Amino acid sequence: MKIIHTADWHLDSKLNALPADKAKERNVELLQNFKRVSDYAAENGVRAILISGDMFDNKMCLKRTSSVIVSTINEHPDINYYILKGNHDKDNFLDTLEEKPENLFTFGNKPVTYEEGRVCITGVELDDENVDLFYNTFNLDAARVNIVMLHGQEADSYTKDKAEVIPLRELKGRGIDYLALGHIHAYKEGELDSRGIYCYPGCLEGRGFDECGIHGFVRLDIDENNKISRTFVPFAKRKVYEIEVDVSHLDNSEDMLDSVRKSLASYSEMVTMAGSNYEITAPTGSDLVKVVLTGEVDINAEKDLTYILTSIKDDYYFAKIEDKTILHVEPRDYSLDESLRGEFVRTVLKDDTLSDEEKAAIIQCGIKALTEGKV
Ligand SMILES: [Mn+2]
Repeated sequence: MKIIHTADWHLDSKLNALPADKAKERNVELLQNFKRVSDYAAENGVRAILISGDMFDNKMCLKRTSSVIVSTINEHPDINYYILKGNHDKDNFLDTLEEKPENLFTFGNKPVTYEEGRVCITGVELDDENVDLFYNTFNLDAARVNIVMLHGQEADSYTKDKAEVIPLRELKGRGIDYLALGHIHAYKEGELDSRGIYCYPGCLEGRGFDECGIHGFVRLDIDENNKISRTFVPFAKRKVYEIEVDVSHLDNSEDMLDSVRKSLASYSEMVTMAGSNYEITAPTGSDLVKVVLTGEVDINAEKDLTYILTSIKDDYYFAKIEDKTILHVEPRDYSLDESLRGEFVRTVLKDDTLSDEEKAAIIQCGIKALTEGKV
């Protein structure tokens, strides 16, 4: 039996990292993922889709969003959808649907167990009221294959009245085979006890530059001996990259652009998820890229961020650039400079009340003012 585990789609979120038109478009793409995942499930004989919370960014979502969700569920009567609410989407529309699809299963503040063939799927939405009771009384039939859905931040031990913290220690020895978690936006897994494991699939698709890397869902395959194997399935339509480019000692925008282009083209990173290795290759035209310039750049260097960004931005779905370079000032160069410029640099450099970053910022500003007549 095949089951998909996903979480944290955050549909209809603000997507502040993007300009308004792209944010609108991305929200549609994120919603279309519901159809794409459902089609994948249908094509691959997946019996159930588990969404472990924060499917929506808010308790209210657009009418368009709710209608696409409901019609997609109705179009796939052979797939069962198990949708748990998270801290972002408490009281979402699914519980109050006038005509709830028969293949949609939701959860509440008491643990509910649904039988999916040989597998028991149990979920509960924890809050400050029910959290103590849940950990004190939670029980499963250890003779069954048990998947448990919860939403929250895993922690070693119990923090009182913190419904958003999941104390893994409290869930040991309770007969859980697979703890299907949501809340953390990057893939994470670990051992729960001698029997079970816990897993965060991460968000299905990166939405901002804090969600870089490979995103997708976890596919569980449960064999006739009730052994669960996991596969991470990369599924995001677009990838998000933050790539640092060291432009130390380059003295003009064209050379920096060249260095940026080379860094982007040769980008490669290996990651391991659910026991398999994945390579994150160079960004392509469908991806979102943030270039971060680093290194020490000489005070006299010519560096124009607009020039660099404008030269690469059409190569990607969206690109931005951030300057984290440190200004390199050679005090020697100014020791004999009798101009106002030399006097200014010497004064700043010997001021012990300033940090190195402050000195660099003041010198950069001052030199610009002295040479160009403006800041
Ligand atoms: Mn959450």
